[in-house]
Amino acid sequence: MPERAQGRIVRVVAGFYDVEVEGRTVRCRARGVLKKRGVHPVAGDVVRVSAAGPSEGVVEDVLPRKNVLIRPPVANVDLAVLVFSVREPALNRHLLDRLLVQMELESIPPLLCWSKCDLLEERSEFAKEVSVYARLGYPMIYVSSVTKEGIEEVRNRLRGKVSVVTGQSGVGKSSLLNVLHPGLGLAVGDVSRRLGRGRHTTRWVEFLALGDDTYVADTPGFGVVSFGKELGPEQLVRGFPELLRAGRGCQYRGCLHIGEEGCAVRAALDEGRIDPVRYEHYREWVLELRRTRDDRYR
Ligand SMILES: Nc1nc2c(ncn2[C@@H]2O[C@H](COP(=O)(O)OP(=O)(O)OP(=O)(O)O)[C@@H](O)[C@H]2O)c(=O)[nH]1
Ligand SMILES: [Mg+2]
Ligand SMILES: [Zn+2]
Repeated sequence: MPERAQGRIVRVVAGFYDVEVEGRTVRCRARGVLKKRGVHPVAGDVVRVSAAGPSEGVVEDVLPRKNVLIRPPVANVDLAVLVFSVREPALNRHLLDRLLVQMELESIPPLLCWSKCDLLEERSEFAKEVSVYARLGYPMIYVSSVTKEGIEEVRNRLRGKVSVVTGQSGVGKSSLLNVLHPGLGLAVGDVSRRLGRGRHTTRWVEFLALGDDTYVADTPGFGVVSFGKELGPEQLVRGFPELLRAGRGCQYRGCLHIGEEGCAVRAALDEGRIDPVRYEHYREWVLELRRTRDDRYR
């Protein structure tokens, strides 16, 4: 590799950063000073690297990010594909809302993929369960890696973009990518699970090139998503577009919209204009964030 170059981190494994520089992958360590400055490079980061060997390098600096996610740890994505299986595992709305909040806060457009749709005999009940997300305007696609339903549509959505695929373990993220782009040969659930080598099949974040300037990151599944340390309770509402809208009419300045008499959000809830499950998540998390902040000042 050249003495100094710029590239994108495509994979982070065990303290190494694989950086794509001029079409080649260079294995890098990070300069110690980065850590001291609190900079933690993640996949998707555009970095400056210097040569340390024929195909080894050192990450010298991380260029400013367009956006960054904590879980999964990726930066600079144009689209987040949120994969939720219709069954096995069943839809977890808590996790879904958490992920949507993350994307809203980082201004990353989400695409909802209802995976394993071949397992649904009757779609109407599931459709009803997720209709609130359709009403909110989030694009959604039913997909199946078995029948290939929805695959073409996903392909069209990804084209020309840098995307990240995320969701719980076992929902079929790697399977989806394998049918999108035969030849990737990503490891898929089942086998390792049966051998008891841990629950997660995909072990690290990895950006894959699908051609046509299309990159997509496969990521390990997870069970919980925590909010960033800097997120204050009064900022959470930005993660819920419908609450943000309703809250604009609130007469109270600095209102947290958690049930105050006369609050515009509460009124919208009482009139059935806001989904009660989403509202309950919001309320729970505002309280959680307030507790975290109070603990920090104690
Ligand atoms: N019926 C059905 N099963 C699927 C489908 N997609 C994946 N599966 C199965 O679901 C299991 C998990 O699939 P993976 O692709 O490994 O799931 P993952 O989301 O990548 O999981 P992690 O890497 O652990 O996060 C495997 O047994 C797959 O065969 C689908 O569309 N339909
Ligand atoms: Mg996987
Ligand atoms: Zn209010």
